[in-house]
Order: sequence, then structure tokens, then C-alpha cells
Amino acid sequence: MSRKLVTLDDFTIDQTRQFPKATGQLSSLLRDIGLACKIINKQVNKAGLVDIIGQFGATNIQGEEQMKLDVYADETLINVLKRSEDCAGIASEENDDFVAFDDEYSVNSKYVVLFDPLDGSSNIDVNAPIGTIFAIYKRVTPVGQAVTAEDFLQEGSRLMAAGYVIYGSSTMMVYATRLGVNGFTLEPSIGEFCLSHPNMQVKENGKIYSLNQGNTCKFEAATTQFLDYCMEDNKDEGRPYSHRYIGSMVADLHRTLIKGGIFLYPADKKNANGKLRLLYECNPMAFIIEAAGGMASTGKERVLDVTPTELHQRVPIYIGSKNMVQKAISYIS
Ligand code: P6P
Repeated sequence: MSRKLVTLDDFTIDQTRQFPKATGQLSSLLRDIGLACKIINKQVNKAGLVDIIGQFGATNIQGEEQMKLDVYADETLINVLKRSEDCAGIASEENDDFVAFDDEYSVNSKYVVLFDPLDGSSNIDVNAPIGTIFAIYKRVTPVGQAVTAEDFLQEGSRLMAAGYVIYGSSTMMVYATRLGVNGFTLEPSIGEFCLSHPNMQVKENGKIYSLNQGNTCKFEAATTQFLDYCMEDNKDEGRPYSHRYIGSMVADLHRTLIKGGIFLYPADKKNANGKLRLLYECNPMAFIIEAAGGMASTGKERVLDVTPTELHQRVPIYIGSKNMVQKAISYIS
């Protein structure tokens, strides 16, 4: 007997019912994000077929060439969320500043969304997995007026929900609330995300370490000592670990969530804060991994405790199986 099909809509509505005072706005917002990502998915799946690959020519605040799909994904999310009436504004990797939705409906919404519309986009033309990462906060300014920067510069510990969609061999949405982490696989024949990975948990120990080992020449001593530990021939302790690195944070962390392990993008001698952005990459991923029983640290503090000072700030990150993260940061402290 096949298990009952539970769509993302069914699931979010069931979760809402557990909170009598819930207005259903958060559930509706998650469904809106799911719709936007289904639209993005269609273009990602045919990227090799239409003239949508290649340098768009513009560059984003990171100084990175914007692949056309980046821009398309960004615009799709903005358009869907602006029409949704559940979102008062957005901040995105592809936009220098936040975007306030100041129409009469959106100003009365209580949520803001931050996202990396297409993370890992340099992998598009080699057909490696890429993803959309999103973070949902309750606004701190009163409803009825346009959102301001402080609605976006909130600690990750204040997140209401966070998730990602991975465009890989299958398209999956994984999202976390305080109730836990659940995975939904897109069933193309009905165009619905269906519950496929209920109550996801990350193992306390893993056997995979994931980082760009090409940066070793720039690493601080603490990082190279941890790498030596991972590569040490110690059968009793199950080492050497395997090294896996896709170069797409969503794909590397999706594997970490399912198989266990540690992903790290540490600070190095040239980049005191590493590469990955706090608000729309590290915080949402840290929220998901912690909700699944794992750990996420900057090496100095819990990622979710970092007080943001600007939209595109970067932080070092050590994230994944709790015992592996603790081992890695023990070399720093
Ligand atoms: P590097 C992709 O550009 C990204 O932002 C993350 O998805 C990924 O984890 C990281 O950068 C890869 O960076 O320096 O190893 O290419």
C-alpha cells in the first residue's frame, strides 16, 4: 500500500492547525516560495537548450558576473512574493539593497524574506546541482508602513522558517521551522512538492569533510590541523574521512544533512570573514542544520547569534554533524 501523498500545501496547512492563533500567512508564504521555485526549476532544467546561459554582462554587489539564470531566478522570486500579500519586502544576493513592497496590501504583511536566488550558479554550465536558499523573518517594524533595514538585519536565532530548493537529479524543497525539518520532492506529473523526507535529522558523527582544499595555502594553522586530523590514517576512529566538494553550498549541505559530515568555508589569510554571506546563505543553512540536531559555528560563536551589521556581510562557517563541528572549532579555541 503506497504511503498517502502529502503535498507541501497539505503539510503547511496541517502545521498551521497546531497553532490556533496562526493566520496561515507563513504557510501561504512557503507555498508562494514553492511556486516561484517551480517556475525557476523549469528554466534550470532547460538551461542547456535555450540561450539563457552565458554572462548577462551585469555584475552583482559581490562583483560576480551575473549568469542570466541568476537574474531570472531573482526576478521570479521578487515578482511572486510581491503579488503574494504575505511578504512586506525582500533582500537578495542579487540586489545591492533590500526591496520594500510598498503597495497597500504588502505593507500590511508581517514577514520579510531574504534569499540567494540561485546559489552555486557557476555550476550551471557544468550541470552540477544548484539551489535557491531562503530565510523568513517576522518584521520588527509595525505593519502598515514600508519595511526598513532593521527588518532584515536580524539574528538568525529570530528566524521563523528557512529552507532551500535543490535543483539536482530531482528537485527538492527542504525547510525548517521550530517544529523540525522536512523534505519535499517535486512530482513533475502533478507539479507538486510531495513529502518524501519527514523529520530529517543530521547524524552526530559523519565520515565526510567538505571544503575547497585548493585554498589550503591560505588557511590558518587551526584549519590545516583539522584537515590533518580528517586525513589521518586511524582505522579505530574511522579515519581518513572521505573528501567531497561540489562547490555549491546547497548541494554540499544537502548531502551533509542526509549523510552526516562537516562543511566548512573558514576564514583565511586573505579573507578574514571567509566567503559565504551571513543573511541568505549561512543563517538559513544554520537554522536548518540546528533544527535537524546539528551545529553551525563561525569558529568564534554560534552562526545564529551573530548580530548582522550589513546585508551582504560574510562569516566563516563550520556546519554539520555536531561532534565534527566541535572537533573542528576545538583547534581554533
Ligand atoms: P569556492 C557558490 O559560488 C558559493 O557561493 C557556494 O554555493 C559554495 O559553497 C561556494 O561559493 C564555493 O566557493 O571558492 O569553493 O568556489
